[in-house]
Formats: sequence, structure tokens, C-alpha cells
Amino acid sequence: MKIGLIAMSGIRACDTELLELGLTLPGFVERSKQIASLPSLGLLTLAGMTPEHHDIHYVEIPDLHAEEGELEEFDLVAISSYSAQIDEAYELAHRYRTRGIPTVLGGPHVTALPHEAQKYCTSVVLGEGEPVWLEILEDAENEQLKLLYDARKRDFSLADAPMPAFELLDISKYNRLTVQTSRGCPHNCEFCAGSRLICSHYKQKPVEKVLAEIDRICEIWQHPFIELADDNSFVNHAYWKELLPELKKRQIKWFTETDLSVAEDHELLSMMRESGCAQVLIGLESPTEEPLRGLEKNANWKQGRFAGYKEAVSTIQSHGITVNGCFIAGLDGQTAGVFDDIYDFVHDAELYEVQITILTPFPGTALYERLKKQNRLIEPTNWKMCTLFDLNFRPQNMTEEELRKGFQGLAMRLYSDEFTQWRRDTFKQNLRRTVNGSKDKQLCA
Ligand code: B12
Repeated sequence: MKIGLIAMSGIRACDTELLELGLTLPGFVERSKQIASLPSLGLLTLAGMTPEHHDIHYVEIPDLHAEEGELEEFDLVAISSYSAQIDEAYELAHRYRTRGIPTVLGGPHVTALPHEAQKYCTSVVLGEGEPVWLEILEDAENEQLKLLYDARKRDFSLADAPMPAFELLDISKYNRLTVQTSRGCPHNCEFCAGSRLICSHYKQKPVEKVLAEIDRICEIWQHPFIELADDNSFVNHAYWKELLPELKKRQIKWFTETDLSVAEDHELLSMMRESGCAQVLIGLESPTEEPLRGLEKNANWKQGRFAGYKEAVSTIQSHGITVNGCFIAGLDGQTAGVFDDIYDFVHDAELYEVQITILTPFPGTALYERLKKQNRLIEPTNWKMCTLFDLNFRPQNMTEEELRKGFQGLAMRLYSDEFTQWRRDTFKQNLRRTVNGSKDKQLCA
């Protein structure tokens, strides 16, 4: 079969004022440029386990030129789904299905809303793709595709993870590639729309598999920049202490997402830096303690650590690893004062990088269900608003206008040339001081 794996790519936002602003904001634009060119690891993973007699094509939506009329012919089309671009994915699926081409949709959005998705495609996949992909291919060959494949009922171990088909990529188009070491996260944050939606428990890929993926990437790109597609990397420090010395030998640069507990292990931080870790992205969520209460459904993990937030940032950065601190605007308990609070926190903690987003009720999350019950969703099924930059709920302690305008104003202040430069310079000065103190000249490299 000629199989088209179609990825939704690029960065989205509906707020036109914010988009216009974004054009002049270095922090916003730099990070979005970097991540906008990431390929779909989910689809490359499915490609990697597809038997060789199939003819696989990995296409990103802009390269399909779908809007220009004719669609490329395939025998089977597989499309991945995140909420913000689901309308486009549905339209494409519908066009293919109408032409008699079997079309399969998978990913977090359709896992949350399979009945919605079924209106537009032949089959919907719930959860991780790996446990059902070979069955789908066989059923498609026999023209017996089922309406639904529920992988959540099957226990999939990352020890069986296939090698993603990185060789399908035109590598010149990307400035980073993704590798996944883990799925899930032990924290159960109410708003989380990450891999928890497709995989219920935290699991890790064996070290040798991760290294094999990096080695494969190094074959097509010497000294690559790797973005780990993990939601929370450093849950198991022993695992990383086995992986990091091996990573060091590969001479790569890498970035990942983690919780703050990484600051508690100096040995781990040193090993991370030595192995090329450039930045960690950490969900600090709120610059004040109260809105953190009840944020996680299991325990108040972040609230419990709030008092040590700034010190933890400083500890990580003193190891030469920059911290990208993430804050959410619009959490219950926050007032219009939150924008100044975030700015002050970033300043006082001397964060190298900062990411601000608007609280977003993604389908399938506990947040969505709660806001729906409270009648606080503005347009409950307008998934285009699921961008992390668009407001689609009624905030508790400020008006919608206050939140929108406050967010734009904060973005301008945080990402102004002046403040961005100050953050960069302060990081370097602090590091120089640490280096002179510790005589570890490598840190400044
Ligand atoms: C890399 C990344 C991107 C990349 C690449 C996205 C892509 N095309 O895959 C880019 C930069 C393009 C991107 C863009 C966006 N992203 Co993004 N991104 C990520 C990130 C960091 C990793 C995703 C990843 O690679 N996961 C690993 C793979 C293996 O998992 P997977 O894609 O879910 O695929 C598995 C299953 O879902 C399933 N599957 C998926 N598709 C299919 C299809 C078929 C046919 C089958 C059978 C199975 C299947 O099988 C796969 C293997 O098990 C996550 C955060 C995180 N740490 O996870 C956010 C994340 C996915 N992004 C998010 C968001 C909000 C966005 C944007 C809206 C941001 C914006 N404002 O523009 C856009 C929208 C994307 C789009 N255009 O539709 C949210 C999505 C929430 C949601 N439920 O919709 C996440 C979870 C981050 C968050 N803060 O919540 N993103």
C-alpha cells in the first residue's frame, strides 16, 4: 500500500493582536521558530514499525498543498491530531474518505473525542499507536478497517518501541529533532493535555533504545540539537545517571521538560550539563502560592515546593543549564495583579527564559470537565482556541478583557529587547561568578 502519514505542523494562535505583537517579540518568536519546525514523532514512530513492503510517505500539511485542489493519491491515509488544528485534520480526512480512500485518525484530540472524529474518517485510534498499527495495516489491506481501535486496553511497553523513521525527513527543514525517553507524568495536573491523555501511567524507554535513536539521528545530522518529547524527564534519577555518560560521548545539545525536583540532585545537574543539556523547561505555573492549591489532582506537589522555587531555579542555572520557567495566566485564585507578579518573579529569580500561556481547557482534561460544569466555557467546542494563547473560558477573579490585555502587556514587557538582554546577561554574569568560584571553566563554554 502507498501510505500517507500526514502531520499537522506549525504554531497556531487566533488572537490577531497577539500575533501582530509576536512579530516583534524576540522571546516569543525565537522559541516558536525553533519548535515550529519539529516533525511529528508519533507518525515517524508508526512509519518505523511499518513492514517494508509498504510505500511510506511522511508529509507535513503545508507540503500537501491540500488547499490547491488535487490531493496526492494514497491507498491509506493516517493523520495525527492535536486540538488546535483538528478542523483542518477533519476536513482533510473527510476529503480523502469521500474519494474512497480509507482514513485513520489518531492522537490526543481524537482519543478524547472519538465520536466527534468518527464523523470524518474511516477509523479512530484511541491512545498509543504502536499496539494497534500493524492490525490497522492488515485490516486496511483486507479492506476490513474497524471503526475504532482502542489501544488503551493493551499494555504497551517502551521496551518494544520501534525506531522512528527519521530517514523519511528532509533534514534541511529542521533545526531540532525529537526523541522520547518517557511517556506520562506522575503529577496529575488538572489542565494537563500532554501524554497523560494517551497513556495512563509513567513509563520509560530503555536506555539502549534511546541511545540507538540518537545514534540514528547522528548518522543523518552530525552534532544535532535534540528536543526530548517528554512531559517530565527526571522522575527516575538512576535511569538518567546511566543514560547521561553515554549521551556525553555523542556530543549533542539537548533540551527537555521536567519538574523542579531536578534541582535537588547536584550530581545529576553536573552530569546533565556535561552531556550537553542546554535548557530545561519547567512548569512553575504561578508566581504566587495560593493558585497552586489543588492544581494537581493527586497532591499539592508544586504548592509544597513553592517556597523553594527561586532557589531551585538559581541552583539549576548555576550548573550552566538555562531554565525556561512557564507560567499560566488565568488560574483560579489569580487576579489582574498576576501579570505584575509574573514579571517580578521572572526578574527576581533571574530566569533565563520564560514562557507564558493562557489557561486552556483542552478536551479530555479534568479542567475542561470542571469549567463545563461551572458553565465557564465560552465556546465549548471551538477547538481552534486550544492554542495556549487564546482565551476560551471565563476567569474567576478578573474579566476576560483584563486577562487578554494583561497577557498582551506582559508579553511585551517580558519579551522586550531590553528585558530579554538583561536576562541573558544576568545568566552569563552569574555563571562567570560561579565558574570563578568553582574553577570549573567548562561551564562557560
Ligand atoms: C513536538 C511538539 C510539537 C511540534 C510537533 C507536533 C506534531 N506535529 O507532532 C510542533 C511544534 C509542530 C507543535 C505544535 C503545536 N503544539 Co505541540 N507539542 C509537542 C510536544 C513537545 C511533543 C509531542 C510529541 O512528539 N510526542 C511524542 C509522540 C510519540 O506522541 P504523539 O504525537 O501523541 O503520538 C502517539 C499517539 O498520540 C498516537 N498517534 C498520534 N497520531 C496518530 C495517528 C494515527 C493514525 C495513529 C494510529 C496513532 C497516532 O501514536 C503515537 C505513538 O504512540 C508536546 C508536549 C509533550 N512534552 O509531549 C506538545 C503538545 C503536543 N503540543 C501542544 C500544542 C497546544 C501545540 C500547538 C497548538 C501550539 C500552538 N499554539 O501552535 C501546536 C499545534 C500543532 C498542530 N499544528 O496541530 C499540546 C497539545 C494538546 C492537545 N491535546 O491538543 C502539547 C501536549 C503541549 C501542551 N502544553 O499541552 N507541537
